[in-house]
Amino acid sequence: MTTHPAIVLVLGDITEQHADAIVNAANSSLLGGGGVDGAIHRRGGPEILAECRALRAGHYGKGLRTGKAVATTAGRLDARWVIHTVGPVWSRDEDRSEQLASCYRESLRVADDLGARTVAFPAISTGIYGWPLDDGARIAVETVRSAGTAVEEVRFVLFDETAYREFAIQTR
Ligand code: AR6
Repeated sequence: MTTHPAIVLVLGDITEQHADAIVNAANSSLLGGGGVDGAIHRRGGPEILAECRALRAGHYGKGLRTGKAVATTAGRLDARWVIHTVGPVWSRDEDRSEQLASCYRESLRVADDLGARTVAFPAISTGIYGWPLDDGARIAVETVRSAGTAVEEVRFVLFDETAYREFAIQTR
């Protein structure tokens, strides 16, 4: 059944969350990086990277495109899966909002395929990729609210007070 997921906000580190699936703000190489991506691989252990490498050796030879999502094991994280998605780099000249919305939609679609009921998201693209937090929060919340999904709980895990506040504005 598809209804609308409950939206929960948490201030904290996404790698400490228990959820069916934890979403990673990855890059198209799928081979790791800084920010959430670095933290997930560090804490989740080498199993995640091994599956990412296998994806690159198979269907994803050219990497994962911006706005798409793919799942791997969650390794040692307290979750069953990590869903890797690639956010757009923020641009002053080009509106890439649709690509950012697509990250949330596609991650939920993958979660549905897996049968995940609780999904933890970071604020995709709002770190190294430079997306303004207020707009990133708006797109995240609007997209999740309008997505048809069987996921019951979407938890936004915000790393600092500023991010938490922006998501709180969108959900009040
Ligand atoms: N838990 C929750 N949120 C976090 C954590 C954490 N442990 N660490 C950072 N954040 P970012 P992006 C917040 O940079 O902007 C990587 O190198 C952070 O404060 O992780 O999508 C990838 O490989 C920010 O609000 O992801 C890509 O190359 C948000 O998570 C690139 O960075 C996203 O910040 C992706 O950049």
